[in-house]
Amino acid sequence: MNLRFVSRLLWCGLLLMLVTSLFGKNYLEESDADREARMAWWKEARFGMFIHWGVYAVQGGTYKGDQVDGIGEWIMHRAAIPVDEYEQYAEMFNPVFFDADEWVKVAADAGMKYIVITSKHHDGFALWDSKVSDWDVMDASPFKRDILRELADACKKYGVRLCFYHSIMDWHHPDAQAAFYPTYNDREASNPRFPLYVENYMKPQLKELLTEYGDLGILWFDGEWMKDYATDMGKDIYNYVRGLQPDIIINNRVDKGRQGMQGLDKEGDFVGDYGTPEQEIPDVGLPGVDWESCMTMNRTWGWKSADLDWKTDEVLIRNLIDVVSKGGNYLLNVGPTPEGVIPHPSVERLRAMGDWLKVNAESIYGSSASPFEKPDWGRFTLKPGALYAHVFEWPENGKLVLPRMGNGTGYKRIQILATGEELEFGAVEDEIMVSLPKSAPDSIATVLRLTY
Ligand code: JFZ
Repeated sequence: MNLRFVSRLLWCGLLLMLVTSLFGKNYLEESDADREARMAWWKEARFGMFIHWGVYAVQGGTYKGDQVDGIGEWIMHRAAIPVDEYEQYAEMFNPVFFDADEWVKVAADAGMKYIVITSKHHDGFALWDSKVSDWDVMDASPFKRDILRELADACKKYGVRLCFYHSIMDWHHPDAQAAFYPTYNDREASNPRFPLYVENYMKPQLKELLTEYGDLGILWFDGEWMKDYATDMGKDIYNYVRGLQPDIIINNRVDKGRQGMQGLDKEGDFVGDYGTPEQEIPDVGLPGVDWESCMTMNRTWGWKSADLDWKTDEVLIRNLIDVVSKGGNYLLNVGPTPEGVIPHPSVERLRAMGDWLKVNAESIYGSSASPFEKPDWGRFTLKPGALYAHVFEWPENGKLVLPRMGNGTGYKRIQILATGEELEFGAVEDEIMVSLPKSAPDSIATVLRLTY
């Protein structure tokens, strides 16, 4: 063997090692410290906006004049609309009032720190100009504006993190459809071409999302329950996404570990950075488990004109507090109209939440669960140096009994967070008693800061 050949061989080997170390990195092996650093912004943020928007907004829950039961974004399945007919609705998707700046401002004013928008829902329609598809806003609708690009710019302006929801299940792509019309969501049905869809369509689309819109906060996968999607694909996708954006956070629906609506992973070897309870809040916090409850403000995710069943400001604000008191995040949904407008009832409620948060921010952002059980009158959140008592039910006798923090009463001072007003308190047996003003300063939730 001549020397030149040997040296060439060595160089090739070196190059190969370099390539595999660059591209073959296993993101499942991460130190606790690295993981904590990656999750830090998300734990600080606590409150985000979910946005379900796509062609289904055009139907708005109605098909051929009839109200269709169920969540709006499932109408293709619920009303059994054939693919070619569904495609015609995209020709009516022309949200001329869409203003990314206004949307992100609504989120920022509400105190939301990130938005998660449906880059693609189960109907497969892409809200950006995908190079591997004509089933997108640019090629299939008259709107022809890259919705994700405009949102990315607005997010930068307002300091809100941009995140994408992405459906693995795809009712439109022929290689992904397991069950065909009239049912798109048969959990037992199978398509032998599904791996081709993952390699030739899903991954290229993810690559576009991960390389063309700057740093993303989260990739929020969904539709992982379909039969052809396997746990090894989930692990591969997880690594693929982190390989393109190492610091991104990925929800647990990237793999097959999620248990129903409760959303946390079952025992086993599953990837995903956090659990995704849907339309519910866990009863108690779960130490060491990260989770985010996603919820609607009415009953649907995607716009339904007839759904007027709005939650009250009180329910929404208390839900946010309840979630944070158990160590989770709250991802609250809006379903914009086909004209591109966030429904007014949603905007009003978000404004009320923002008003509450402006005064009480300290008790929410970066706060987490306390060691105390949830009291009947409200909730606790905790930060190093302060316990926050969120009083929902104001005591009629003006006395609130609270747990001690360590020796003595454990607290240096107790104040009403919104005003700074100092409250008198003293030890009573194992607990402490605080004297409150006669009536609640905030009937939804008055926060007391207990400095310790
Ligand atoms: C999923 C989507 O199907 C829905 O459209 C919405 O995007 C929501 C946030 O996520 O909802 C689900 C997911 C799983 C089940 C039910 C609804 N499930 O397993 O019963």
